[in-house]
Amino acid sequence: MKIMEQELLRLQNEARQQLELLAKDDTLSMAQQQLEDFRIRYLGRKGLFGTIMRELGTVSADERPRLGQLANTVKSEIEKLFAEKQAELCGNAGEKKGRGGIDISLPGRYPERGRLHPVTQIMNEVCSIFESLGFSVAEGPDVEHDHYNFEALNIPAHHPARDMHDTFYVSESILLRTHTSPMQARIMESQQPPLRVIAPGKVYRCDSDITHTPMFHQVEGFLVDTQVSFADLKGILTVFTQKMFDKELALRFRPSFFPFTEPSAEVDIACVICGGKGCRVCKQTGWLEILGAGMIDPEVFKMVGYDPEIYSGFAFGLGIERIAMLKYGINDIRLYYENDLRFLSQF
Ligand code: 2NL
Repeated sequence: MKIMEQELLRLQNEARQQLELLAKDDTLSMAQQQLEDFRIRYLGRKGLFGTIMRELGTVSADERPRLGQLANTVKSEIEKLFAEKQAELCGNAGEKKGRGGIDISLPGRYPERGRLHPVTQIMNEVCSIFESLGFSVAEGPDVEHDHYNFEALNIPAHHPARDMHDTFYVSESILLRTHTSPMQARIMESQQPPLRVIAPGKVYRCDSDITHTPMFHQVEGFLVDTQVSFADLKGILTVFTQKMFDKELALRFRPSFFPFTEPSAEVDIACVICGGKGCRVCKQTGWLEILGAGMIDPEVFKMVGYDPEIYSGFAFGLGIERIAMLKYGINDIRLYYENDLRFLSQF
């Protein structure tokens, strides 16, 4: 089987010469194309080497081991020369990932596009609706004096409402605000009516379950002027809910109690999911509670130095997480703070 032996050695020489002809000054893509042509011609399944290997099946059994070994040596030699040439001409570009190299011909990975947290989005939306109604926006400290968080809002020491707030205390008289109205008390104390202001921000309560997180967001607002009535409150809240949910929604005021307002009401909107027929989200009631509100208590006015005989006003407070849950159909408040991009990127 001298012929096959000669044929193998001739193929090895030919391949070497072919590779030597490939010049360095070709462009990268030209070099890659030529290398690929070479690979198909010599090393590919239907290439010259493959043809010889198939002929190997026809040689006699006692010749086969020696010729098989020679064929393997020739093949490795051609592969080695090919790899060397590839590295010389293309550098890393020619190597595929997995053989240790980096395939720099792959398209790059784009940085993911960020967006605002759903809570921030709703917060911005609520603020801009109230700004369009003439309210200005005021932000205050998260760490507050007991005085502004409670005393100035008609919640004296030992008032039962203090228990409901599950307060985080920093010291005897310093705490994490349990609502954003301390800012409103600061404003009333330092400015004269007429005033319409909203205070957005983080608030803190020592409470955690499927509907409570220890930190959440509120927007509270108030309006003080002469001759402000409950009808003004109703008007403002009707416009707000219509803009927030993009449709005319029935409002329901249920009598309630807050230490800083009298009379007070919890305000419901017709269920945004079922339109009032009754469903799982509204627990078959047809209504969803969205905020608390009322006429500012004369005691609060006295505390900040306004004459309750001259001025009247209303105030309201709403939870941002809750609005976002209703608007987007989210059923677990904790999802907001797990930072799972699969959740956050939906908004
Ligand atoms: C609720 C209740 C409310 C306020 C918050 C307020 C009060 C004053 C001044 C400024 Cl005196 N803001 N906030 C008034 C009534 C109710 O919230 O359940 N919020 C989710």
